[in-house]
Order: sequence, then structure tokens, then C-alpha cells
Amino acid sequence: MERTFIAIKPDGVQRGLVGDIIKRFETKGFTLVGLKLLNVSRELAEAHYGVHRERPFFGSLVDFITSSPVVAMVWEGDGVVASARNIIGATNPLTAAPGTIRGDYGVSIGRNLIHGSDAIETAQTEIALWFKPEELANWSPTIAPWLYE
Ligand code: FUP
Repeated sequence: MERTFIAIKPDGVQRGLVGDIIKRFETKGFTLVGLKLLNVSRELAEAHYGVHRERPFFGSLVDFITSSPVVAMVWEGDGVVASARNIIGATNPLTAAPGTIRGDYGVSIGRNLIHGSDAIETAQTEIALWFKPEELANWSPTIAPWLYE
């Protein structure tokens, strides 16, 4: 089954939004298979945001993500990569639709609360970067027949 990597960034943790954010993915019907709170090393931050290395905001992005703890997660479900992006909303919280996490909780692109993998392949790379295989739980919720036909 499809998996995606989700991270609640330092602003989401500091603002006490961890529970609210997790609840959105849980109530949607996705399955949590990995979860940890960690201080992100510069090495991990630079690897995670490697595609943005040449962008002007790269330094501040790495400074920010390493500034305070992050909640890293792996969620599983049919179509979870694209659906999680919809739940998260557009990159800039000011233009993110109401009802999305960024649309409901944020006002600034540099404080947009949450990261979600942008494609299935990216998700696989990011999950491998952030989690050891033994940190992921393989399980099927007993409510699965009430979520999937
Ligand atoms: P997203 O996929 O929506 O998380 O956005 P991107 O991968 O394009 O950007 C990663 C992070 O870089 C964003 F979450 C915020 C930051 N960013 C800026 O600070 N300024 C920009 O102009 C674009 C992105």
C-alpha cells in the first residue's frame, strides 16, 4: 500500500498543533505507520531539502527546520501521497484554501507548519532518509473493511 512522509515543522510543534494535525490524517482514514519527535541535524535537513540547495531561501529553511523539534511521520493508504498534499494545502498559507492545514493555521510561507512528500518516488526517498525500516510498523487497522470496499 502507498506510503507518504509527513513532517510537522518546528512552528507546528511550538504552537501546539501536533494533535490537531495528526487528527486530520487519522479521521480521513489513513494509517499511521511511523512516528517520532526529533531534533533535526543540519546533515538531515540539507539532505531533505537538497532540491532547494541553489534557492535563495535554502539557508533560512535549513536554519528553521533545525531550530526546534519536528514530528516525523509515515502515513499509509490508497492515494495517500496526493491526498495528503490536498489536506496540507498550497505552499503559501495565505493562498492555501480554508480547510487545509496551511490554510487554517498559517500566514507565512517560511512558517507553513508541515511538509508532505510531493510524489510517490519522493515519498520512498524521504521515508528512507528519515526512518530506519524497523521504526515502521506493518499493521492493518481492524476498521479497514469500513474504509475500503
Ligand atoms: P511544499 O512542497 O509545498 O512544501 O513546497 P516546496 O517544496 O516548494 O518548498 C519547501 C519549503 O521551502 C516550503 F515549505 C517553504 C520554503 N519556501 C520558501 O521559504 N520560499 C519559497 O519561495 C518557496 C518555498
